[in-house]
Amino acid sequence: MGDRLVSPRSKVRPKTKRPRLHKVILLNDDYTPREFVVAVLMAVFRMTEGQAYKVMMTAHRRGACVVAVYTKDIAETKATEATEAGRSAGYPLLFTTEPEE
Ligand code: TYC
Repeated sequence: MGDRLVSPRSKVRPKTKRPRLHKVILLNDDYTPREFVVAVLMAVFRMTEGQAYKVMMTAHRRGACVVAVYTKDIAETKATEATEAGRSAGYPLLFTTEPEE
C-alpha cells in the first residue's frame, strides 16, 4: 500500500530564462545623405532597399527609429559597426542600443 503513495517532488521551474533583447535605434542628423543611411542599413542589418528606406524615413521624420532587436552583444556590435561606417565616411550617423522593457 505504502508503495503507491508517491510524495510530490519539489516543483521544478526551468531556470532558462530567455535573455533580454536590446533595440538598435537609428538617430536622425542633418548631414548624413539619405542614400548612405539606406546603404548602411542594408549592409549591416540585412534589410532590403524598401525596408531600409522606410526605416531611414521614419528616423528622418520622427528623429529616431528602432531598426531591430537582438541579444545585447549582437545589438552593440551592429550599432558600433553601423556608426563606424558613417564615421569613416565623415558623417555623424549614430546608432544606439537600449534594453527592451
Ligand atoms: N536627415 C538626413 C538628411 O536629410 C537623412 C538621415 C535620415 C540621416 C535618417 C540620418 O538616421 C538618419 N540628409
